[in-house]
Amino acid sequence: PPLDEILNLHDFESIAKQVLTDKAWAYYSSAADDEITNRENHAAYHRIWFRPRILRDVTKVDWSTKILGHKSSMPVYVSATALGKLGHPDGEMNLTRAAAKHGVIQMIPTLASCSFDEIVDAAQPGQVQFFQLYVNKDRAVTKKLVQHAESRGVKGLFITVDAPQLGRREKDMRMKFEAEDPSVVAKSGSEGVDRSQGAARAISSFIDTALKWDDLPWFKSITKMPLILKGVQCWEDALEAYDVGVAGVVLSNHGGRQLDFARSGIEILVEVVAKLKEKRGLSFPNEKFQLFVDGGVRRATDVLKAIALGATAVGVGRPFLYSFCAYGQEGVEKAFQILHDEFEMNLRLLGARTLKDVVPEMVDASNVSSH
Ligand code: FMN
Repeated sequence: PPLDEILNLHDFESIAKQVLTDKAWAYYSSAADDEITNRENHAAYHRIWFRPRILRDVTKVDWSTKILGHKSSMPVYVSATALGKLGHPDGEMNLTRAAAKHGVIQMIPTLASCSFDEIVDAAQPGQVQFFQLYVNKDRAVTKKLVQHAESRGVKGLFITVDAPQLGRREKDMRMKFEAEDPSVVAKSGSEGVDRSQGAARAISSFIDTALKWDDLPWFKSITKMPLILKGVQCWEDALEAYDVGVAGVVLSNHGGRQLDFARSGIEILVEVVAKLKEKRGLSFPNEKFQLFVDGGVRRATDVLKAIALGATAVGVGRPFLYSFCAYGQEGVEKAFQILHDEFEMNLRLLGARTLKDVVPEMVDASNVSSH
């Protein structure tokens, strides 16, 4: 269908399913085991309801914000998703170019199908990009990647901590990853691997299973970029992250692709905010220690719930990936435009002029336990 018939982010998913090869659809859409967490990620938002305010002048509303100190047109960033060329020949560069037009920040994945430099080169001067790091067993490789990212102007290092091994994604495993298709496969560290168990397994064997808290000072010593841990899943680890002095955490279960029955990011957010207040007197959103959430975000209302509960911003994975499968860069631009329009409307209906007005009292999260 023509792009102007696309009304929401869900629409991109059904179109992607139609246009993608079986293999690409399996890799993008799959999640761990019985995919219960993947389903719960979105469903969890259905348990949170709004308490809108009335009779406030909402003629002008503004949903722009700052993420790690950088301007963002909305409280949403493009989360890292590997193997963009399975969906479109321009792969991740579709995201880069659309993000430039819309003032959105892109997180570049370690396992992109475009090279890191291609993605950075596709950016406009001044465009902000982050880098998602899978830590290689070979720390010299890791150090080189990180320092190269910093030298190319990347503004934040998101270390993925929920993937000491990749989850069991059975849809993907059924599609044996035979492709010696060099245009698609990620460049880093994927040589000589077992391709019989799906794309995910094939590309991930270099990941360091021994990564631990004690390694974080080393990361701080090799880069000045702010460090963010991606994949924190309980308040105890969020507290430890705060205490070791990282700039933030992403409360995430990796789009349901890792441990099945991991809780949704929004559920984790509620307990993290409560416990960090209790233990360290922190209030959120907090510039010094930023909380991000991802998984299952499909509507601006989902985002606004996370903002109300203390998140600085929210990551979106599959919908942006799906948006370029059929339409390339224009599809991603349309996805941003849809969110933009949803923010405008929903802020007005909430009685909030800016994100600062989106306070905890604007949601009823009593159906989400705080542990
Ligand atoms: N997260 C990473 O940290 N590194 C990756 O390489 C990575 N690749 C992904 C590939 C695909 C196809 C998908 C769907 C997710 C991937 N993720 C990866 C997880 C996303 O960054 C994000 O946590 C997740 O997609 C959010 O859930 P959503 O897809 O429901 O928005």
